[in-house]
Amino acid sequence: KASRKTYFNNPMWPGEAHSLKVENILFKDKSEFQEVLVFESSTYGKVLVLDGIIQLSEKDECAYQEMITHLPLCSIPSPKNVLVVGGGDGGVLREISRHPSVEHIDICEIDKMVIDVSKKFFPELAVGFEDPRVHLHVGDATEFLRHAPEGKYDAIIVDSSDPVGPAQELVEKPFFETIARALRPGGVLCNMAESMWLHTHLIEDMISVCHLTFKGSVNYAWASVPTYPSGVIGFLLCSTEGPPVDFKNPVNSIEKLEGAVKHRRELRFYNSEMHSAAFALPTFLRKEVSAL
Ligand code: AAT
Repeated sequence: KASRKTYFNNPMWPGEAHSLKVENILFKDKSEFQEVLVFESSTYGKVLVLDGIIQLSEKDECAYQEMITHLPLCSIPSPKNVLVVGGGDGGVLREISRHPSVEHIDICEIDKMVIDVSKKFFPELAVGFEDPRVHLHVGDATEFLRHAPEGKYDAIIVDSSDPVGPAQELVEKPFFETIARALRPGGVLCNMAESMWLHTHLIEDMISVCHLTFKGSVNYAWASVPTYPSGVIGFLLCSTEGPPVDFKNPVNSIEKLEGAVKHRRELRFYNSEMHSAAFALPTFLRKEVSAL
């Protein structure tokens, strides 16, 4: 009974739980920040879990990493400087590396254990670290952004965990203000923005904070990721004041880039049609978002 109580007790989704059959526990340890677990599942390949929450599975990571990366990078012409917040598994770096215009990639991940574990168990993701444009900073992203040069980045991708534990501050106004400052005029943010089924209020709060902070535009997009709670995940796409960004119609289409550069792995989820479709919102969410 006690274990069932814990099972349904996660504050991010009380009263529900999602199960995957575990074949084998491959790694389990406590870092300075969180409990890190890797297991082999029966049907989704290897799975990375932090503090009891699934961060990725080999089968569906393509949907999350491709969308969180190409939604922002395909929305602006020739992105050059990019910052990744979190993302210590390297999957977002792997996706950024498809963009030949990118010259410099900073990544700020708080937990070195996530990086080491990914290099050992998820080489298909950790390969992202091998790109020579990548500069790794191990530390708290709130601190990193406080010291980031003004206007440095064309795009910032916040691939962070849920706002319990080390990612708590990453949904608060001061954090968004440092992001807006670190972006060039007309630069873009793509922020992991939870599930529209489970976190409507959190999403509304994030959207209103972003409306105050980003003077360009604020948009919500979403994608299906079966191993995330409720099976969907959202993305908040914002731009700073400057050259306007039409997020729904990508100017820097991936199909053109794919024709020009050969990547070691084919895209599995993202394409320009998925990009535009991701901004179509169900009526209940459209009402909430447009009321803000
Ligand atoms: N690409 C896999 C998806 C993730 S990983 C999120 C990463 O953010 C973790 O490696 C975590 O250590 C890191 N992180 C958390 N807080 C901070 C911080 N303050 N500074 C830098 N990095 C941080 C996200 C999955 C989303 C799951 C949705 N339910």
